[in-house]
Amino acid sequence: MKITDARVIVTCPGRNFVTLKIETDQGVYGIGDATLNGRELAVVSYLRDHLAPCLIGRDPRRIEDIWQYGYRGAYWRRGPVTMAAIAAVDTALWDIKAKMAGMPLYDLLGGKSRDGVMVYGHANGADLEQTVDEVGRYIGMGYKAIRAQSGVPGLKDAYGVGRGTMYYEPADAALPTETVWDTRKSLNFVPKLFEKLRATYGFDHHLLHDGHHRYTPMEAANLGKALEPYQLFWLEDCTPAENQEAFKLVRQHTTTPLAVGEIFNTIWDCKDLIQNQLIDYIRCTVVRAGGITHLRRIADFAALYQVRTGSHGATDLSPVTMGAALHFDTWVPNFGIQEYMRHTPETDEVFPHAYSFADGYLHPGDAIGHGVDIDETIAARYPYKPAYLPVARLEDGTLWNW
Ligand code: KDG
Ligand code: MG
Repeated sequence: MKITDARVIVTCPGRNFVTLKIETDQGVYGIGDATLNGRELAVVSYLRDHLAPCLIGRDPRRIEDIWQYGYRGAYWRRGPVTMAAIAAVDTALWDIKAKMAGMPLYDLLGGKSRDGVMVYGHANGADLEQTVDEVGRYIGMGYKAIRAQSGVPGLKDAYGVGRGTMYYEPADAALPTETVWDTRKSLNFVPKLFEKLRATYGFDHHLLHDGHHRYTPMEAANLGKALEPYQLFWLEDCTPAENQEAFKLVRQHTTTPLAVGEIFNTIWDCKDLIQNQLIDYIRCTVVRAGGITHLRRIADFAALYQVRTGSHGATDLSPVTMGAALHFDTWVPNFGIQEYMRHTPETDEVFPHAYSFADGYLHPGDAIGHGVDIDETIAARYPYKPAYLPVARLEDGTLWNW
């Protein structure tokens, strides 16, 4: 069996997606997601100009060998661009293998460990009252777990608050929008939001919050401690994780569970955090962390330390990543939760998929492969449009972490 073609498809049904389609001499094809928000064309070139030509003629059944070829063979290892390209190839090859086996991908991985994948949705509002109402709306839709982000008094733009509610999309302009951030205002406000949420809805639902890398380690410790009475499922990215030691300080001060890893690309990025039990959930997902082959390695390593998975699932992860992640989540023994930010109807039309939501859970469906396809005719109606994530500055103009 041989790979005959590896094509990159770029489409923008409301937001940009980069998709790899690998075709074989046996008529079976596989689909992989290679989207890197705001840097899409770098991955397109990596795939089109460098990796795809090396795939032609290879045996698509040799997934591990092709993974190692992409990783070690480039000499230049790791990094978001390289790992997104490797992930796209890997996801497409697992799709092909599962189709050849006539199985849904979760069966090929080892079979179902659970009947449904618990997801968390995004409730966000311009202020406390609106956010509280939004959380109620998500509870009404059947969600068991909800991330709450709110506008902060005195700040024009806070992370996680969009113009729409169902389809919040942060990559909002052809050049990065500038937003202003002030940690003190946020620290004064966030505990009040969760106090109100627990007072209104009780403790039966899981609540989550994303700090989006904006606090220093001591501020993060302070926030984690202040949130303890409200029993969060997790506090995410409370401080930047390049220096993994920083989490020791946070960990010493709070029992609020911590989640990190949506911007990690390899097991090496997570190694110290997991090994030292400094986090509770690892946020790596298929497209960011080298596909199913590498994500599986990260999850197995995490299991040794009772760290559970909590894969990133914002709108910039295409339905292809969502589908593959759901098969992974259905199998992985140390599953924790899956993020689920819904895509627009236009996106869902470009990517027909077998997964579905019911009663707080996503189900991967029983289609063979990972169950997500791309309709190239519809995709061609939506050409690439430059779109960037915002940047954040402190009130004095200092560039900060968005
Ligand atoms: O592309 C960036 C988004 O994926 C990110 O800002 C979303 O932090 C995020 C989350 O937790 O979903
Ligand atoms: Mg996040």
